[in-house]
Amino acid sequence: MSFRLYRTSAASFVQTADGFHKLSPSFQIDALFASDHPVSLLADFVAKAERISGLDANVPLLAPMGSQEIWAAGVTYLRSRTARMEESKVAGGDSFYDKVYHAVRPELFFKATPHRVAAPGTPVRIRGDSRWNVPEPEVTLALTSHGRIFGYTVGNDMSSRDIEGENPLYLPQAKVYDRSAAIGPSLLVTADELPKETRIEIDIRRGAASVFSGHTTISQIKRSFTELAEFLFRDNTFPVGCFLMTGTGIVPGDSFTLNSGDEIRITIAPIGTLMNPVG
Ligand code: DO4
Ligand code: MG
Repeated sequence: MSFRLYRTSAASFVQTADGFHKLSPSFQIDALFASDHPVSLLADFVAKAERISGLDANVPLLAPMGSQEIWAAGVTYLRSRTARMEESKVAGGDSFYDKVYHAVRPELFFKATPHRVAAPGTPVRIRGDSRWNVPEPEVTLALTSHGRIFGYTVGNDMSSRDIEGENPLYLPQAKVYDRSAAIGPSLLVTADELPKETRIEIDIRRGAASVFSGHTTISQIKRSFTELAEFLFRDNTFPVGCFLMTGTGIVPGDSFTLNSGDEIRITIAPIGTLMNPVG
């Protein structure tokens, strides 16, 4: 059983194999994260929902979240380890990335509160004091307050490579600022795991041209999603659950930086395409 959950300011909607459903106003996305049975909770709302022909393309989507924090894992793919070792070599930070890639304990960091998150179609930002920036396309887990994975969305962990590369202790500034994260377009609520061959794809457009594209698959990740979730919930409580970005396996070459006006499209087919311009 799989549901694509969408939010707008008017209502929440669910897409299933048999079409679109408008949920009753009593549906609260936070209730899914607090539930022990989020998939059946949503199925009950869908059973009572009004059938509709589709989503109104003129009504903007909101990020598919309630009051959750977004956390992130890092250096979970070889490509991220290698790119970060290169960017931090001059500062002497390279060995930290190599060590964390192999260590038992993963890198986990705080990423965003809801007010820092860009909705689908709205701009993500580049920091004013940074000159080297990339999007990071990441499978993002939805975790209940008990740490159980019940859904997936597409995440963009915007990153300032020059700030992080100057000193790994600057990571929070490289990662956390207004509109430094985007998630969406839907939250895939499902009892099934995402298949290992699921592709994560990115295309960055500048005007009519594609200036970077890349792809990877979940099979390339070093750690399991449950391992990442288990570490995040150690001595850390999340009363309304949380999101966890699982790390990037795609990093453009060192000569690439985002420009204002670029359009970032990240696709994970079972969830959809998250598009954000760069503001
Ligand atoms: O080590 C810094 C952050 C890593 C990260 O965000 C990633 O690998 O996706
Ligand atoms: Mg990342």
